[in-house]
Amino acid sequence: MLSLEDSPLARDGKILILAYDHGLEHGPSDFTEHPERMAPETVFDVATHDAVTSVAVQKGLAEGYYPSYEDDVSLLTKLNGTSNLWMGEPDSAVNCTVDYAADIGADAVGFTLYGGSNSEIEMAEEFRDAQEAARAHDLPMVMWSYPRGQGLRNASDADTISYAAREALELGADVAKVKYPGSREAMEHTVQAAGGENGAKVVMSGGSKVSDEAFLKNVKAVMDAGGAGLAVGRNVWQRENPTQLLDALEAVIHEGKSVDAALS
Ligand code: FBP
Repeated sequence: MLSLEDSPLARDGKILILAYDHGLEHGPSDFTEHPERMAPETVFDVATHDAVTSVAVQKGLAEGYYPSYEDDVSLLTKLNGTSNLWMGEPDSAVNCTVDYAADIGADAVGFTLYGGSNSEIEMAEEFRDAQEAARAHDLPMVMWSYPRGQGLRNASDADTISYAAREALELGADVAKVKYPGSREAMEHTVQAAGGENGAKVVMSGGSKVSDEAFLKNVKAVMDAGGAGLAVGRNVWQRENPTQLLDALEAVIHEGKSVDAALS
């Protein structure tokens, strides 16, 4: 397990990853409300906000756009990804090696694992190669640990989410990115399942856009439960004013403030 104390992925142990791999994972429909956000520069600009500790993108955006932003934000390069056009059992194609990610300036790498998918065995084997290469480069490994597929009865219940966090710890991820399990108590259990204080850090995955207050309440519950922060996409850059929400997230995540204080 890498210590994230001096890592560009975190600030004082707290993490706010701005995820922007949706153009691949979901397609251009995620930009319908704000078509201008289809242009990667607009979201890289958002990522320069002080609250953001890292921007997570696929290789193509890392190659094409990150060089103009490398002084302003750290880079997390995703190593695998799948389009929404894929209709098979959940799976994710490895499209970037750790060596290549390091060459193009990555400060951390990310890998999706679909526990419960019929592809889980192959994905875990691919993760092994990536994790060991990441160790050789001293790069933190973030697992998008998303149980889904035929083996799953309920992908979002608390037991499944804590299992996802545990799987990240057991397979050697430094950070487990999981869906919100529904309550602070369930998140506490998830943080314990990830190994607690000395284990994998747990960050909440943002999900579809909700109101400022509803979103911040979940983020606050994660922080109070011992989570390290957030990896968020749509709840930031699908907003009219992403900076306003990032100001509030800075207050909750980095300054430990209440939701009311963050909103005022
Ligand atoms: P959001 O905050 O927008 O949910 O982004 C987090 C993320 O993990 C992205 O990195 C990824 O593209 C997307 O969610 C995957 O979402 P889904 O659950 O639909 O596969």
